Amino acid sequence: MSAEQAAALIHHGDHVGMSGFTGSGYPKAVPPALARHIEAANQGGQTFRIGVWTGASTAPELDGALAKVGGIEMRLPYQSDPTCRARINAGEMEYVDIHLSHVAQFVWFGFLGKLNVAVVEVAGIREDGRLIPASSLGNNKTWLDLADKVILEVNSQHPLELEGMHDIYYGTALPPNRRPIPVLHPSSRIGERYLHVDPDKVVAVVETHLPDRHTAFTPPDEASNRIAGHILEFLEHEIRIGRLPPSLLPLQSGVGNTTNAVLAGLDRGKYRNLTAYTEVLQDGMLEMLRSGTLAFASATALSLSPGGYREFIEHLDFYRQRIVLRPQEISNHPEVIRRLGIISMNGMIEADIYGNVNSTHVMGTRIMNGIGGSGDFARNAYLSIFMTASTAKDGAISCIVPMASHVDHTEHDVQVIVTEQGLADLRGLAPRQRSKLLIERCAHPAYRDALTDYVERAQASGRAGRGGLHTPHLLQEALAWHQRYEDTGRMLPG
Ligand code: 0RQ
Repeated sequence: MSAEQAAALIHHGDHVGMSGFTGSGYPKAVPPALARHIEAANQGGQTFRIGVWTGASTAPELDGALAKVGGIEMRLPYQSDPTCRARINAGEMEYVDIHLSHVAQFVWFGFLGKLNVAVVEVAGIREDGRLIPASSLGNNKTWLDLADKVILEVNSQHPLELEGMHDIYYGTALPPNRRPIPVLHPSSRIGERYLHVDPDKVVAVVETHLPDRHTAFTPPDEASNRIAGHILEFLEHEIRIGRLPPSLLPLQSGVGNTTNAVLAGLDRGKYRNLTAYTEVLQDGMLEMLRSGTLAFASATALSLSPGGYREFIEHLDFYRQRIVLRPQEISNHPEVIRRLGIISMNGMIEADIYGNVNSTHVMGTRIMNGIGGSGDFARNAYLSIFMTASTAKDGAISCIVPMASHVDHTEHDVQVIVTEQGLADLRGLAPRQRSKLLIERCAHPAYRDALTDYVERAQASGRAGRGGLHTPHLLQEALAWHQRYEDTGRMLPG
């Protein structure tokens, strides 16, 4: 049926599970049609708002279109859309920011209420009714299993040669009947190639021929290249002293230009036969597969630039043998991440002098994107690395602050912090030792004295009889830098 007809099957108050993960495999026709229905309802004086659950971020046709018409009551688990972000920060839309590995199980546990409708993009439907997944898997298995009604978008833009690249695990029982997830290597295949759906639940099939959102990467800037250089030097050091094998351990790299710069650096080096067990596969990993630096990559989604996508399509047979896409509950599963011993590299907004990391909230209040998979990896990785430029907004903001204005990754989950200034290896260090190293190695010189002054006064206040010398703070002042930025547009006076 048409997208308009299919969208008419979604009603006010529904929880809708949509496919989609970082611009890949999201439904492209039904959400814009739904936005038109919502707009018409609004104009007629009716309220029409739904809950939108996805794999992760999507695209303007989904998040953007629905947020624009005020059609989203509640969004989870991750977004990066400017319209969505503005609505959330204006208090016009609820947003529940969840670890990506938690989403499927929360829905199975019933924690999020009933899933009314699934809208899932696929590459094809087989004669036996099983579905050929598209360029991401995300939470599609769970949406198809648990929704009352299923709308399928069959997108002929996805090559049918994607068939066989996916590995969908159907063994996730509920507690107390869970069993080990048998991924022993990034290339382990433990599931099926196709998604199942009960045909009786399929209320609509909509055909489309529309591309994924392929966002071009800007070339890495000076800061990213320097961060990449510090990480590469650190990995070399860890190999030299025997804490990492010469072919490293499976890599996870977050989204963004800095992580692509790290991958490009690894690719230029002497590494061979590395592996990746990651969430999103970006251009950098394609290039590493092509050159032989990387032997195999496991992910839940492709997230390619226009050029990266062309390369992928032109050499699909090559990549199909070297990439597997899994549901996000498996790509991000703590058990598997711990077992494989992942090297995890993610971006952050700020870190405090003790190594608590804020990945999500500007000035502690305004959401940027969400925690995504960074927490799934950081807590369970063999090595957990966070990176950022040392300043933001032309130097008006220090990304190393006295106290993080929001904490996503506690000091207990953060082992290494890197800025273009240097790398702080915090493993085995107590809070006061961490603060010294972080200020020396990572803070921008323009902020070092002020940070040192803060720590020294916090320690003096502790020594003056107040105690609190384990993690010294001046509570009245701890967030003063953020407040000053809000008031004056700069973190430091003057
Ligand atoms: O703002 O866009 O207005 O210019 O934040 O900053 O430097 O471009 O950094 O693209 O690497 O993103 C944490 C957001 C970093 C990302 C975050 C402002 C800065 C700019 C972006 P503008 P950069 P990146 C698995 C991994 C969470 C999810 C995750 C992220 C904008 O890495 O979303 O890790 N991570 N997923 O100006 C105020 C500061 C700031 C600041 C930067 N201290 N204060 N603004 N900015 N630092 C993959 C998935 O889960 C999908």
